[in-house]
Amino acid sequence: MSEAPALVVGTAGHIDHGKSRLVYRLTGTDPDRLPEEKARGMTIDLGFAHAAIDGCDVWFVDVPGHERFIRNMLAGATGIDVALLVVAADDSVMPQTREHAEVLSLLGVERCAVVLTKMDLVDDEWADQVEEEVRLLFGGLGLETLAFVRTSAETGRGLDELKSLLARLAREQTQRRDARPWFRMPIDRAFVVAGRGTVVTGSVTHGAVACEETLELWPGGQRVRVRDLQSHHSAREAAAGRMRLAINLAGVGQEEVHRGCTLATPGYLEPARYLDVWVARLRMPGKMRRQELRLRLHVATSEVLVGLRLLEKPAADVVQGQFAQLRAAEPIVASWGERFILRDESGSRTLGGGRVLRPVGRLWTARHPAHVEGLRVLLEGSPQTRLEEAIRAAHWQPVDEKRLAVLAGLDDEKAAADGCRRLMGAGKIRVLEAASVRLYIHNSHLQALADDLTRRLKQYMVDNPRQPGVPRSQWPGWMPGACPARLRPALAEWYLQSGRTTLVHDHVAPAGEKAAMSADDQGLLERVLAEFDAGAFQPPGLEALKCRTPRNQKRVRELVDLAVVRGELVRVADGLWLHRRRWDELTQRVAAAIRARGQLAVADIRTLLDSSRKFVVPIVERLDAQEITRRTGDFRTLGPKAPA
Ligand SMILES: Nc1nc2c(ncn2[C@@H]2O[C@H](COP(=O)(O)OP(=O)(O)OP(=O)(O)O)[C@@H](O)[C@H]2O)c(=O)[nH]1
Ligand SMILES: [Mg+2]
Repeated sequence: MSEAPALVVGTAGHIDHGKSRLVYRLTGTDPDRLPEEKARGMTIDLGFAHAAIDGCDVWFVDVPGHERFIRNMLAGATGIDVALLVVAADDSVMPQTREHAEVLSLLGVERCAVVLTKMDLVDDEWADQVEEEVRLLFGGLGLETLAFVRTSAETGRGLDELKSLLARLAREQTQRRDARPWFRMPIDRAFVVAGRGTVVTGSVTHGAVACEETLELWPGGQRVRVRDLQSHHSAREAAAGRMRLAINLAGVGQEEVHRGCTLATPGYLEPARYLDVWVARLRMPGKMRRQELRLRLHVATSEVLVGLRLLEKPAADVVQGQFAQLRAAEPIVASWGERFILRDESGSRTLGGGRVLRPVGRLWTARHPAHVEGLRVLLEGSPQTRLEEAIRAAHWQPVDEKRLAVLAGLDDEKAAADGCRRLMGAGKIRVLEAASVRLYIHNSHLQALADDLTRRLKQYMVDNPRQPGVPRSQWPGWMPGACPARLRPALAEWYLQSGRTTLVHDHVAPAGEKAAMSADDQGLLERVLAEFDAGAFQPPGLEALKCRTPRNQKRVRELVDLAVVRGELVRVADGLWLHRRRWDELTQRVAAAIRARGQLAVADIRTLLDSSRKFVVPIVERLDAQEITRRTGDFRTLGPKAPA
């Protein structure tokens, strides 16, 4: 589908300076749609209009100039490509001219044209003065103007010039287009149309959408279906890129959707209460008594009360560039890099604004303070280092590629997956996988974990000198509780493969360290083994060991268990062990006798071993269990695992 060049243009400026009249003259549509607006001759809420100008689709978002309706102005201004700052030539720069211009600069609206209206009331010399005042204002805010256009809604002066400027900007816009392919549209209006149900409108931030598609409605996140789409009153099957769009939604009641909600392709956005941000500029709303400032946050079309905590106590009345955390009264969705505006708690003054660095943060506390290097990377780093930082910050929390894209400011899940592959190649991160869970984990966390495990393992060896290590079956239980349970076996395996451990008789032990058994233990073990060897097929029980004394009985028990793990003793049954050499001899003898005679009764085996029933019955059961023999009635024949 080849689309015409498109542009979303927003008005800005002081009350009564002629914004709505200008939109009307450019489009033929009166953006003041409410009866109250028509009666009072002023704009209260956002108004919308469209014009096809020189083959380009140009949408207008008309905002109110009255200071009481700034919140409506903000909901409109976040979604625009180009701003027309309207200044009445007979009135020049006024308070909301300043406030709106500051908002545009904080929102990062780089392309801004200044339209002088009511030129029929003043002469050009006067207008020169007005332009000078605007230049001064822009200079102070770091804003640049694309053009000054002198107009009159009465005489029509300047309107053609303005139109050709907008058409040119629309053509340029195609190159500046937001490349993110997933759909996002902050909602600025929601209403019910008889027979069609809930309809929402907004300026599309980026991406494509089609009829019948499923979207997520945030901050709740419920799934809704796109029943149909409309753009400037004509139905369409699909829509892509920047435009004004009306979406008829199935699966949602009007009471569930309002200005401030956001529609998005499923899987990308995630609501959060804590956001780490860069405050570009903030005027203190008074003396800072508590550490947290109570403010009103405007992000996209949403507005929410927040507590703002600055990383450092401000030295002056104006903060210029500082890291901070926003603690929102209710969950909000945002993307990395997204601009926001801060106003005072009662919503009467614009105080500043900034950019989102961590759309899903975690509460700064004494135990988990702000991670300043990470914030610096998110502010100044490359997309690749931002991705690495997002993975580092997620720690053991699995975050998939879609969410990583939003956290790191990458286009989409594919870009995030490519980035992850490069980070893996560079040895910065690792992936752990198990059925339906995947975790990208930063190597710094793995190194810290490995150091901790090694330290604990060494301590374990000290505390348990007669054990060969931690039984392998218990090893995953040593993994951190914060790691998802399903991934712990994979993590445990990673550590085993990392060269820091050796497996000793299926026990995990620190690598390069021989089980450091004391000479005393070693001597006792040798005596224990000698007694079992001498006992042949009538071995001693623990109590019968001659080397056992009341003082060493616990050690003897541990050494017997260790000998079993190391294969020096074979545990036949509870309380019955045979020396390994004797067990091998036994299996050889029994197998040879069965081969010679075809089958043996238990009594035959007793004679063969010169032992007693007390030992032979458990021995034969063990032979059966190991499939060295096979029981048929009262006889034993050769089992599949019999020695050759
Ligand atoms: N003489 C003259 N009057 C104009 C011109 N443009 C607008 N006006 C008048 O100025 C008044 C305010 O115009 P609006 O377009 O409603 O002003 P606005 O900026 O939209 O005002 P708010 O929406 O309330 O902020 C109206 O009476 C218009 O007719 C113009 O170019 N020349
Ligand atoms: Mg108006």
